Amino acid sequence: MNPESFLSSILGKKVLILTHIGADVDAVGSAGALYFAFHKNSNITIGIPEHLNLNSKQMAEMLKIPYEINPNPKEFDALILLDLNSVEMLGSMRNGVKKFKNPILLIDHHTDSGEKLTIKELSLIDEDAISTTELLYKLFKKMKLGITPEIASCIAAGVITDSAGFLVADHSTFKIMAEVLELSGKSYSDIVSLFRIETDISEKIAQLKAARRCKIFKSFEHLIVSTDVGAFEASAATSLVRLGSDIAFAGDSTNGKILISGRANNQFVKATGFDLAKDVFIPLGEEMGGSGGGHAGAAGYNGEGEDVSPILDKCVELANKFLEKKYGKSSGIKEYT
Ligand SMILES: [Mn+2]
Repeated sequence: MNPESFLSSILGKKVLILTHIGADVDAVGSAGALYFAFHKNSNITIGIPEHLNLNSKQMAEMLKIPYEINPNPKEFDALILLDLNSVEMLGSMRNGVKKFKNPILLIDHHTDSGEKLTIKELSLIDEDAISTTELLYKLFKKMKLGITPEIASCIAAGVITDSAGFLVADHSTFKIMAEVLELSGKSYSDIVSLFRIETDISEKIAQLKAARRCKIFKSFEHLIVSTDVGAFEASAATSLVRLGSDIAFAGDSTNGKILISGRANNQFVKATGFDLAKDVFIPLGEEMGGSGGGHAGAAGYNGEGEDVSPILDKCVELANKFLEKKYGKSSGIKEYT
């Protein structure tokens, strides 16, 4: 069996398409693309563990992508996992998936977690793919499936968001984008408006507070920044990279739960080979408990504790350690106060 024969075999079956907790536009876009491609001949349900983000929620409404929160995998003949590669990313649905006995197809582009969620023949993993929707587009083309305007819109949305608006893109990304945009019958701004939400004033305040409170470190010629925010960690970290940091960590501790988001500048990642997941959050999880993962330039950590600041310091330490190893000498890391 391979991914193509798996998808040919789901005809008439009850299939669950499952994506990750806090499903983003690429997750919901890839689930939607598969749904629109197969729902006429199979009984397809899109499942999302716990919740989806606001952008993908808006897109699901606008493109009429149906989904269920926390469906029971037991009731399905086959399972397709999209845009995830670790059981942690399934949140409260992890046990239901672990117990699933029927075939599982996995399509993903995250940094390999080392976990085996299905057999090798049914794992379509490409860390170099910009988005999971890109992988689906290539697969659909290979299978000569018709790409409807709805499918094309889903694919385009995933490419736009996971490339951070083409910041992480090469010529092939633009080629795919040109093709799916034409097939969608929409303009670029039509696609963006499917998921664009005006930044809420509370999020803007969180970004500004993150900047006011941040600790600034210089390691070699690179800037590493960490900050403690009450909410919007990912958005805070992204805004600190926009302001000029090479690596930014934004964390919060609420009710004993610690959440840290990391973002790294794309040119910095390319030039140094730095990987937030591999070099910071996965080792952090091993050392402090909790779990971390994601991509080279965008990743996160979930753990337990009342005080986030020593964990943020640890993130900075691990990032600095990577640079010292890379340059083969002490960085003389300095904090700017
Ligand atoms: Mn993705």
